This record gives sequence, C-alpha cells and structure tokens, in this order.
Amino acid sequence: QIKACLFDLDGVLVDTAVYHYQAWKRLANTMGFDFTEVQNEQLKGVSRVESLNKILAWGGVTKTDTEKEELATLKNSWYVDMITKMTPAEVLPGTVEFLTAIHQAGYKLALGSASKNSATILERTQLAHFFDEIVDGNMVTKSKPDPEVFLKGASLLGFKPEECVVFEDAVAGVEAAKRGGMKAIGIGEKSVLTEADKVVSGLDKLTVKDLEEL
Ligand code: B16
Ligand code: MG
Repeated sequence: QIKACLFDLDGVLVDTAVYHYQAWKRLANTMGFDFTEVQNEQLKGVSRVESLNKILAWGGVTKTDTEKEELATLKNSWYVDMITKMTPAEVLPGTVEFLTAIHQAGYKLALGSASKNSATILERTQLAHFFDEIVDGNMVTKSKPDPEVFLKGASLLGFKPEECVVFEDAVAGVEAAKRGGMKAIGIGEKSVLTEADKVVSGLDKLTVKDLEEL
C-alpha cells in the first residue's frame, strides 16, 4: 500500500527544461557549435556535469577539468538568472490541485530532484510548503538511474521503498524508481517511459484514486 509520494521537479512540477536548454545552447554557441531539441531530450534528469560532458562530446570538443568547471558555472549563472524570475504561473497544470489532494488524503511528500537549484525553484513557484522532505542534487553522490535520491527520500520520510511511488518524466528517473523497489508513475509518453507502472501526460490527469489502485 502506497503511503508516500516522491516527486521529480523539472518536467513533473515545473517546466524548467526550457531554461536549461536556453542556457546550454548559449554555452554551446560560445564554443562555436549548436545542438538540437531532440538531443536536448537526453539532458533531462541528468546532472549538470554529465550534461556538459554530453554536450562537449556532441561538439567534438575536449576540455580540462578546470575548464569544465568554469563552463558549468557559466551555464548555471545564466540558468539561475532565468529561474530567479520564475512565478507560480509556471507551475504545470494540475500540480497544486494534485499535491493538495494527496496531502489532505494523508500521504507524505518528498522531492527527489537531480537539480542543485531546487530550493530557488520551489520558493519562486511557491511549492516548497507541500514537501515534508527535500532531496536534491546537493545531497546525493550518484545520479539517476541510481536510486540514491529516491531511497534517501523514502528513508527521510520513514517509509519502505514498496510504500512509495515516484513521479518522473525522465527515462533515467523511472529506472531509478524501479531499481529502488518503488512504483513509478511516468509523466509523458507511454512509448518512452516503458518501465513505468502507469503513464499520464501530466499531474492534471491524476487523482488520489490512482494511488490506491497502484
Ligand atoms: P542543476 P530533475 C534535473 O532536474 C534536470 O532535468 C536536468 O536537465 C538538470 O541537468 C539537472 O536537474 C541538474 O540541474 O544544474 O540545476 O543542478 O528533472 O531531476 O528535477
Ligand atoms: Mg525531470
């Protein structure tokens, strides 16, 4: 029986992927190359360092570790400029309604995000108060598909993995949930999130009843 809900941030509660994309694109452009929206899909749910490594490989560019650190910091400064201007209007459809409903039904809630900027985003969008625990990129050493971020969330909430359901938009995130022994609700396409126990297009398509039926 499900007692706790673990939420990914980007692509599930808010659409910060557009800002990541703009900032990474700008960084690639300064190095003299570009990448497509299709390639950008591969950056979803992936950590900052790993995203940079992928982009450098696409551009056929080699950088030292120090240079990589500078590039990641530069990208992040552009990204932070954009997310500090976010408003609650950017919360994805049905999010506030669904979080309110499950909170009232007695479920515990945790965030399980790869982002090191989750605090800023949750604060700007006024979602922070829904969460009993927040686990993000600052607290984990292994990124999704490793289950660390979700196992940490479950243990902080005081529940066993089988009592938790993860809400994820990324293939790596769904894999992390399943490897951690949890249920997974995919947000996106059924053909992409094949490992998920259920797939919907957004939180606006879910009710408390869906959790009881898992
Ligand atoms: P930051 P999530 C992830 O968030 C994003 O999907 C991914 O594109 C990004 O690279 C990663 O956070 C790290 O973000 O640079 O802010 O630390 O989907 O796990 O909520
Ligand atoms: Mg995501």
